[in-house]
Amino acid sequence: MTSNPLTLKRIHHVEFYVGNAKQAAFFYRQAMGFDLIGYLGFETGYRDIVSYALKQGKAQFVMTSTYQSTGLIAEHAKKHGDGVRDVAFEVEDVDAAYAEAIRRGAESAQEPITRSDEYGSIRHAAIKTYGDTIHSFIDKQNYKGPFLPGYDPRFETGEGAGILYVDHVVGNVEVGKMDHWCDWYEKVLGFERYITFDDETIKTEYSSLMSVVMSDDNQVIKFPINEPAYGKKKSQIEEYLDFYEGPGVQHVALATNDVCHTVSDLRRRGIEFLNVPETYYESIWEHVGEVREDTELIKRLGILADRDEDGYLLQLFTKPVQDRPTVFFEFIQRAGCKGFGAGNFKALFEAIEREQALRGNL
Ligand code: TYF
Ligand code: FE
Repeated sequence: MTSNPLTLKRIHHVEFYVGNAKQAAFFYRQAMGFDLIGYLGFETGYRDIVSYALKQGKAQFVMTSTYQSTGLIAEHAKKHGDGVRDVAFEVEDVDAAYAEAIRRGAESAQEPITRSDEYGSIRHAAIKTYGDTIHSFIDKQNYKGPFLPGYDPRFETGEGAGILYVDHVVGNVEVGKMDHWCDWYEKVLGFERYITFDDETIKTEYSSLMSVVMSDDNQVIKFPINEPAYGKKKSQIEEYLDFYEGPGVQHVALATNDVCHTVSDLRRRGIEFLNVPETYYESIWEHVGEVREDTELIKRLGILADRDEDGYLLQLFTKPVQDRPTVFFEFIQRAGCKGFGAGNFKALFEAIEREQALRGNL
């Protein structure tokens, strides 16, 4: 069995369907440091869709909205609120990837087509994954433009915050469906179960969840999948499912090689982060050991730390970035560690539960 049956190379972009793409793009530029690199809409000949392409390091986001009250984008925005529609892959061969995915049982979202403009052409196809989320396949080998065909090149700097690339993208699925979706990533994309967190690992006094990290052979593309597990109170995953009205992307983790810089810059710009209690820092260094960074600064910025046999990681999570308690971001700096911060799960989930309680959803 080949380990990369769909010839996946990397995550090309993450596309969000939102209620107001103009303001979303402004937020990602001003508050998260992404550069605006492309635009399509009325001015460029589109009558029903408007998209802003944003980039920081290798991470690319698209904010898409519609001028209409009907159609897929409007339906998606109405049902889910702002959220991730597409986690798009760059692949070697779109037609082969699509045919192989369908043969392996994937459902089609877009048959292979050619898209072109004055900068060249791409092949594009897409398959459905959990909820209303899709995975596009893109081959850009014959394309010279700054983003994708149809986008008018723009450049407005976001004064970067040190974000380098998308480290992982996490999905929340319904209770009892985690294994189904892990099997799907195994069967269709050729991924493997890389790390499993059972409901005993991920438990607070009140709630729990189960999580499996699915990964490609090279651990370049990592997709953890969570499902709620029953506890005394409502799991954060259930809260997400209630307000997203179904499965979808829970968080996008963005890598940085200086999380202290990234977090202090984003705090200054107004991004809100989850808060862990001061007591977290009383015992954390016994567990994590030596780190190169200034531990006083880490504590002042409220950053979390964890270690495994290969090294340590530093990470921090935002509060949800829209009114619905759904999508949020993680900023992660890896110093050798390939884990996901299991040592922080309890403190993190308690922090999430305090927010849930304030919303009346615990
Ligand atoms: O991606 C992860 O596994 C970590 C931890 O609801 C995590 O970022 C897992 C579940 C969750 C929030 C964070
Ligand atoms: Fe994560």
